Amino acid sequence: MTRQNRVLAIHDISCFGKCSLTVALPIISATGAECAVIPTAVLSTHTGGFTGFTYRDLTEDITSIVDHWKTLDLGFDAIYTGFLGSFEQIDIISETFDRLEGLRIVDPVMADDGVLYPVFDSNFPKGMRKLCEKADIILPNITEACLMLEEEYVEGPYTPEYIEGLMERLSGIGAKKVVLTGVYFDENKLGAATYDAETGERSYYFSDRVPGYFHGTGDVFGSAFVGSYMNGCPLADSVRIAVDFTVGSIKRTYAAKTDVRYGVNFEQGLLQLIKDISEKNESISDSE
Ligand code: PXL
Repeated sequence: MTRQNRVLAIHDISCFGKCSLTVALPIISATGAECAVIPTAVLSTHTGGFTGFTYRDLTEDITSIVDHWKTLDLGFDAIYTGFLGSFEQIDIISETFDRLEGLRIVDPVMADDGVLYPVFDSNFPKGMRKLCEKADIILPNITEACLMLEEEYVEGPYTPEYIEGLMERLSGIGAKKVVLTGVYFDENKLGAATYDAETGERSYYFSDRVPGYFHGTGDVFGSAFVGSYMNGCPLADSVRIAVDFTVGSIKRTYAAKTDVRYGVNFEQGLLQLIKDISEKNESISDSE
């Protein structure tokens, strides 16, 4: 039995609405990795489409959690960050990267569809850019990419030249591996692209676009990506597996016509996710 990978997920807890930690924890655990957490804030719901949500900022707790862990000499195989609870947390997480061992995977959660989430002020993208400087892998969507690069947001469909240029500029921030979501070259397909600045390798993976906006899908994708990658799947295969898992979750939700603010049905895709990861790993060991 090989040693279990240990992942630290740093996101908020939105008590209702399936995103951030309520998605990262079950998905990463299902893939067989151990998942520790640092909650950045506790909200009654996420902020997408609900009003009157509660918001407890946990900025003050993060350093003491890490202080305690230092006494236990804990280390991680990966540290996966998402929605942060305050601007100050950017520096605190950056220090945490220096204090705790682990591959740094940053999803600079802050914006979508050309707009910064209203809970963040206009300096936030600059801060996120600084955190991405220290990352090994970043997982922005196109809006987040443009905000960090201080480029105007462009609506799709995109061209391969634009996407490839954007990813090269993103890798210039610091992280050598870039996974860009929300990529499409025509209206019927939607997917993600990868770029590894060290090897020059690029990949694309698309699936059928399901009409509408579904909340929490960035976190579903990111968590499935982390689960696959930390189980030994290569970058491009991890993205393919994560896109399939996310699209499957969206399709079940679309068919059930549930309120899109309530999040997607990822739970019933977990078995397939595990099968996809095992299949990839079997094909890797067969070829060795
Ligand atoms: O899924 C991203 C996300 C995470 N956490 C909170 C959010 C959002 C997006 O709106 O509001 C609290």
